[in-house]
Amino acid sequence: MTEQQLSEQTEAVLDPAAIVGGDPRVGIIMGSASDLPAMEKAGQVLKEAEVAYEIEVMSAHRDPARVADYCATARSRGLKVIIAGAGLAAALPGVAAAHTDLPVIGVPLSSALSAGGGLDAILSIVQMPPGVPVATVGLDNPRNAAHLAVRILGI
Ligand code: RP5
Repeated sequence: MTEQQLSEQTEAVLDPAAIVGGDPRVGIIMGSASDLPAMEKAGQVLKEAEVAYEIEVMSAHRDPARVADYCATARSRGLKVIIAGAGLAAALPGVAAAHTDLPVIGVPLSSALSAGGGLDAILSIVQMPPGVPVATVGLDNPRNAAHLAVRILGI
């Protein structure tokens, strides 16, 4: 995918239509626009399950204040679950869990710069300290994050 195609796709997903299906119950966040093609698949599963969601790019490293605000206000805005996808030093799911007591589902993602084929992101997401949980699904498997979110919602 070219940079322009990615930019167009990002705008298509992240304009006001970033809220899909009514009042969002699930927030899908990711560390980079380059994660969108993968993370959109979580949205597809939620859409099929008729679960309203919102989707947004925010980096724990590049835009930490946005991540903190988004997660700290998530419950009061009606969200029930946060799905967070990231690659490399994948801090986003853990940082999200640090700022909310909602369930956070982490999706480790691989990329061209991944070490160990994505093991870097897996370990970054799964190795959380006690008391700050992140439920981690398999590498490049955002669909399972959405299926788990649906189960958490009890639908
Ligand atoms: C992570 O670094 C992102 O989640 C992405 O998976 C990876 C590469 O990001 P970009 O260089 O494409 O922005 O932060």
